[in-house]
Amino acid sequence: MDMHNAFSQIVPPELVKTLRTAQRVTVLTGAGISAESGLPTFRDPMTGLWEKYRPEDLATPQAFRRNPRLVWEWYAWRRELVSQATPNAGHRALVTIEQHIPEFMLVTQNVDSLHQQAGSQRVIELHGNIRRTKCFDENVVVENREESEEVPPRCPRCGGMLRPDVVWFGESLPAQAFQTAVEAAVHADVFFAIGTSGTVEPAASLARVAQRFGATVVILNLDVKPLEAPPLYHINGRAGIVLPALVH
Ligand code: BV8
Repeated sequence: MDMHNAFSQIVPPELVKTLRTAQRVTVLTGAGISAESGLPTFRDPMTGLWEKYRPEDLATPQAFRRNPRLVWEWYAWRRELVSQATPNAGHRALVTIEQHIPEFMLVTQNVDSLHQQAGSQRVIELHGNIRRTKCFDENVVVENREESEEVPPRCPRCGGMLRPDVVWFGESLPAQAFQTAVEAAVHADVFFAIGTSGTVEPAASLARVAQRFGATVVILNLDVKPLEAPPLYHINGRAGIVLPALVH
């Protein structure tokens, strides 16, 4: 089978045609796009020490107040994993798509900076970034002081505890970021939801918004039943395989 034919086995030709003429493309990504970079997703069992904890029980302000050391160390463990990860072919394919689409917006739930490292320019981080820290009391970004022997480290300004600059469950998303993401969903010709279980709101609502405003919606995941019913597509496959086939 020639490569073109092979790719058309992965991506419906009708969708490739739609993408070729699209002016506005919005992409929502979740932990699944970073899985092939070796980062654990949220709802696969976390390896090692954290198997007994659910992220929803750790990624909350209440958990941090209850046990700041445990939460800080969970994020330090994840920050270490993130620091060793590099972008994969799925991240890089999105950079190529961005270069060919007049109005492109990448909205991510991920906090790992892999899209930016791959070269994506227009990235909205809905849930913050694990590499940044902020003061728990003042809610302002403070540079990380990992070397401090105190766990969690203290804010140099007010002495409060430092925390990762991510959005925890029960916390509001950055208003400007979410507003921009909603506008990008409303105006999209094509909306991709890639590697996300669609369980976390309000990020998960973006695909429904795009659909309501007439976009072609593409759900790319490992656990979807393939569907080719334009303007809705469900593609079952790894982001690191399917996305490069799209830009082939
Ligand atoms: C809020 C922190 C207002 C950083 C995260 C309705 C409206 C508003 C709120 C809610 C609502 N209903 C419920 C809520 C509350 C809550 C919520 O959604 N709870 C869920 C659990 C039901 N939402 C909130 O609290 C949000 N806040 O709305 O503010 C407010 C204010 C006060 C009071 C009430 C409301 C805040 C949500 C943000 C939470 N923080 N992260 C961090 O530690 O990372 S969310 C966390 O989950 C991560 O950011 C993660 O990215 C995100 C979503 O998960 P996914 O990315 O989808 O990852 P998951 O593992 O689930 O799925 C991966 C998928 O990839 C799988 O489907 C798998 O099959 C697939 N996959 C795997 N490998 C591959 C692949 N696909 C392709 N290729 C592969 N190779």
